[in-house]
Amino acid sequence: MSPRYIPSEVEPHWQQIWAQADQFKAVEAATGDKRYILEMFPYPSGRLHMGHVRNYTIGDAMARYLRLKGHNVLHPMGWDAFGLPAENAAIEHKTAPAKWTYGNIAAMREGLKRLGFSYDWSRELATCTPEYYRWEQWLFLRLLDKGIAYRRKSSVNWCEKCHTVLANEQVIEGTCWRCDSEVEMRDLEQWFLRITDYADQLLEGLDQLEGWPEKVVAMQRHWIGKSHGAEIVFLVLDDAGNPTGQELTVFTTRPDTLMGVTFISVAAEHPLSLSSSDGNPQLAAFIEKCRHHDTKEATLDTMAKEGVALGVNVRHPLTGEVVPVYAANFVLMGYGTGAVMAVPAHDQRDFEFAAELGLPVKEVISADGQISTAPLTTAYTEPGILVQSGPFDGIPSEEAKQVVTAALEAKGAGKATVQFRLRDWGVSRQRYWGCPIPVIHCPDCGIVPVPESDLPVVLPEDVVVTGGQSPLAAMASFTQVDCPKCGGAARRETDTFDTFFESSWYYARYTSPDAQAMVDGRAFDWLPVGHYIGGVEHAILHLLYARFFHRLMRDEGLVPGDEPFANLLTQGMVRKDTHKCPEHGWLYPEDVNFEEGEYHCGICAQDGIRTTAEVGRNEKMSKSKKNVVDPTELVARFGADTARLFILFAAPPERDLEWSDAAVEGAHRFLHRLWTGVHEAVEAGLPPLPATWEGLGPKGKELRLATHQAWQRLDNDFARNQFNTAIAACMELLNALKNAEGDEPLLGAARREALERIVLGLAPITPHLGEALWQVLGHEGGLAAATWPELDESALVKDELLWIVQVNGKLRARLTLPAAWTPKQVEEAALASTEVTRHFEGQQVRKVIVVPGKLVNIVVG
Ligand code: ANZ
Ligand code: ZN
Repeated sequence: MSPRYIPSEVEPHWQQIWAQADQFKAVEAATGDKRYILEMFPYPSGRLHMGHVRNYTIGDAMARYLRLKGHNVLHPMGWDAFGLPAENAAIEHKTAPAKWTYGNIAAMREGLKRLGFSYDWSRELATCTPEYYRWEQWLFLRLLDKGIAYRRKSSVNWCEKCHTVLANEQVIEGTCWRCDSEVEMRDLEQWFLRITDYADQLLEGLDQLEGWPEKVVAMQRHWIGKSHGAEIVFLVLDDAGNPTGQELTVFTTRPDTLMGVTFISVAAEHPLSLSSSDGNPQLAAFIEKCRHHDTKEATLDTMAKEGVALGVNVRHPLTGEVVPVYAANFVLMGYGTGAVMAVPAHDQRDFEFAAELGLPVKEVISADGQISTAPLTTAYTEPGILVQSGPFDGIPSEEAKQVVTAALEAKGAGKATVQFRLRDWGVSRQRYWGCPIPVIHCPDCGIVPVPESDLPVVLPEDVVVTGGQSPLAAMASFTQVDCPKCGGAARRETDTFDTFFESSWYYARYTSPDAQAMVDGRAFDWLPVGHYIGGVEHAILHLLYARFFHRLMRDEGLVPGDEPFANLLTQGMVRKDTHKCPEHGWLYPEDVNFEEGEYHCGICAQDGIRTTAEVGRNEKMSKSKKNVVDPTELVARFGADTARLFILFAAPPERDLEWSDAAVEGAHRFLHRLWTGVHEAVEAGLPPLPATWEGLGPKGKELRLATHQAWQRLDNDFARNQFNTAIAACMELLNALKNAEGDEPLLGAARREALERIVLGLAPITPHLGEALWQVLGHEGGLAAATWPELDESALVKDELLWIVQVNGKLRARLTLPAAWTPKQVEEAALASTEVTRHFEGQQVRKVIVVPGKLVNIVVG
């Protein structure tokens, strides 16, 4: 009798052995070509969710596969530990954010260990520890020195009642999340990093990223947003129509439309708008209103276009026409020059604005070079031929961009320029739970960097968070310092870094976790990361900031190359259907009963009431919709290997994964079958692998063919991260074993070979079961001592081939013939077979065509 498969016994046993042997420790000196596999580290919210399990299972399968192939693999894990949720939890549970965070880390670390992930835990890091964040303080000082870090005024969300700055997430429909009072925009001095200095590099670097999904590259390209265009100068006129000497410069990507300008739009907070608001109450009110506006780009295109005339005119640089200026709600102060030459005929936003305010529309580009007879009903934004454009009539619009710009340059009224959508990165946050920004404000010396020898500036952890002003600002022990320059009384900066700061360089720190520097020479051993795996929600900010930081560190000589991540895999979402009770709202899966073809509310059922539960959409697992499966419970019930197998089998990693309880059970049954199959085979006696397969019988040949076909597929699938088809290959091979019973010579050895390859092939995915069965199969030293076996090409060579025989194009017979036969021999065999010849008795063979390995066509008549 073989022992039963009990994952709750098998899995902890092997986890303990791995831990004792330090099995997954990456060693720089070790032989074997180095590979770095990294998954995006989690925020320590306290619980693992299925998205984590999927992310980390994908990475673990890669790491374990590469180790089996003989590579020296670095596979680390850590915690993205600063951030707002800790402050919120601190208010709610009246505990310090640090305590809450460290408690969560401990709980989640256990959860990860229980899943059997092969991390080098000796490199674990938490970004909220001074040992970690001191190095980003150090880098910041270098950047300050170089002028890459700088300070300027910028607007933030401000709640007057709580007297605090709010993060965007804390502004709910324009009001404060805590007190519901209206949120306003305030200008505060903030720290920025000049990422725009790197805009061209970051853009060009995208071309090297062949191992990244095209979608992500395209999103980054759009985010950086390089636009070629022109700056054009319009002279401001006084009431009498004479130039005041003031200039209004616009940025346009369409200088070809210059002759179609009918007005100018500026941002409400543009200096010309502000200076025009005296004695213009309507404009003053509009400016005030825009202050409260959300100016995210996505909303700018769709929002209703509003504006107010400044009562100021400018002069068209080429025609000399007088053009009115408006303040408009869709013009951003932070892009270009904050002023736009409006061409309603060819820009949809201008078109809508003109329609709203009754302003003229002048067509200057048309598809065929003819002026349209009917008025435009929408902006014409395609290329075309210039019309109503005086000297430029008839020029194709693409060419006209240069021609018009040249005409402006000749008059000194404009020049060709490049604009980026990318803005400098605002890195200061008026929040407590983050890395302190290492500067001091001195009343006499101004801003003074904290001397390097005084780093780290340690964040006090023993605090009470109330949700109002940052507790740091109220801590004299933190804020009161002597100025490092003049020794006078000064005040420490209380802003902290954006938490994207920490996640921008952790991948590098893992290479040298104990370095007394940001990183040391080991960074050159391991970087770039070979495969980086995580959610597509990080396609822009996190990945762009990490690419930026890599270049900043490169410029300090700390890391090799330009790019941090050679290959990127963005995993799909884990989805599950949703259920709703009219009484209890969204239901957890365990509160849904399925009876008589219908879903019912389990909470109602406890009161003896039968309520039909409505089946909602199949959606990303989320606590708000309650369509979640708790990984801890899943592992407790089926074991980690089943969870891992299901997750990788249910979908290719990039695709969304549809949760299915039935498929989880199916995965579990398969592992049972494999367990029992291996045990029974060993009990029945499995001979060792032979030195030669000479003398193998037909069943054995068939099995070895199946084994090596599966191995070829599987190796290929692992290399492409298509774990689902790799698993399918193992499942099929286990089935093929059913046809390999009997006592042919060497058949037992062929069975051993098949079973060993199934166990090893699945080992990266189901490592605990893999270890256990590898041992049952008689191997010492565990999987650490195992090597990935070679493909035996000779097993793939077939002894016989199946030929299709056609007569005049019609299928007449199938013949199995020795694979070694020449086309001539095959032709003779076909013509000698009565099965074939009976179809053309009495007729003459005119021609025989042999398609190698496949088909014989006999033409008769
Ligand atoms: C005239 C024009 C005519 C424009 C036309 C477009 C089409 P991208 O491609 O994103 O760089 N623009 C310039 N500054 C702006 C600001 N601060 N806020 C809002 N819009 C602004 O877009 C550049 C175009 O966006 C510019 O070209 C300008 O409108 C507008 F048929 O100028 B265009
Ligand atoms: Zn000073």
